[in-house]
Amino acid sequence: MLSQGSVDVRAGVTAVAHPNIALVKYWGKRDESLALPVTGSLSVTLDIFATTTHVTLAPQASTDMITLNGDTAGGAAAERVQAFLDLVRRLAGRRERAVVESVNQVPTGAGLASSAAGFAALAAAAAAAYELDLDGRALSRLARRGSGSACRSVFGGFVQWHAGSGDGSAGDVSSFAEPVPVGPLDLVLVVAVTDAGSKKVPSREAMRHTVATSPLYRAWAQASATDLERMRDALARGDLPAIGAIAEGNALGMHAAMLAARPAVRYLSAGSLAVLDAVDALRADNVAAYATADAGPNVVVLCPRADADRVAETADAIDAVRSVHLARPGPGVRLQSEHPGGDER
Ligand code: 2P0
Repeated sequence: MLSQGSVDVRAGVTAVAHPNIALVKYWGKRDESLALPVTGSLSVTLDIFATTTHVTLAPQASTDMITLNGDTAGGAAAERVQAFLDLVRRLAGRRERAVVESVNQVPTGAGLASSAAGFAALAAAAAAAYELDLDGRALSRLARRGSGSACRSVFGGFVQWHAGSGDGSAGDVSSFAEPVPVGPLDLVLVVAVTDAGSKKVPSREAMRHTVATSPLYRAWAQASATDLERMRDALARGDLPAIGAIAEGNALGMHAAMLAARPAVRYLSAGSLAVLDAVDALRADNVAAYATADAGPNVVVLCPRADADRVAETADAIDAVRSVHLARPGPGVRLQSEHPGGDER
């Protein structure tokens, strides 16, 4: 899957990755520079909102050139990509600069611009362009350095990110993602995009603040370890009500820890709460619908495929919901022979 095979790296390399939604969340690092998490997490990679990233080496260039959705990137976004390319170059023992062109299919302004798909695609494309020969585990460790959650988008389906143990290189080597076994499961994820409300605090900053100031953070992290074990068991059984209940409890616990930070970090909006109310009402009506939410006001509802249309219609009828998207478990990152624009180069 990740082999460079017939890809001619001189013409550049294209990789495609999808975002993932955590069922047991990652929130908090024990080591910032290596992106080592406090807790293990477990996610499902989606089959929508792909990011396609093309990396071409530019031996004559003196700086990296980065475009996101056709626009030249600057500021913090560009610096983060450059720092990641510097890491890849160090690992590969190379010096050439690169041209990075990245396009994502997330609807503009939907507040779903996930760094997970972005850094998973960049890690795969840059590793191939600089001729680093990485297996899936090593690629997940590399993607982790770009954005923690990106390590999970390296793989498709259900994926666990191991917290690993220790700091420094012991922590780095032991903190990787891998697929987890699942029983028969016909899961749909209904993504309810709500009005964005107040400006979002970047998750990196918000998790640092939660770990440092929230008296509930340790309790959530401890509960997460149990949630992870229970989630693995529920997935192995294909037990959707158990999967949903654990996921919802873990997500709301994460938001509770954020709300208890001083000052509070509040991502859930009135619109998010309206979706949570609707999910409660569906459950009271015997629909196995369960909610989760990340560092923003959008809510993702887990449900069986047979109920997906009803869940989507219910979400769509809520005033604050701007758009609804249906997703299924999707593929891991892969290299592609074409350039994102479709032209042959
Ligand atoms: C998750 N989130 O598990 C959690 C739940 C958001 C809420 O991973 O600092 O963008 O780049 O490692 O990966 C968002 O955090 O943070 C995230 P960095 P990242 O999906």
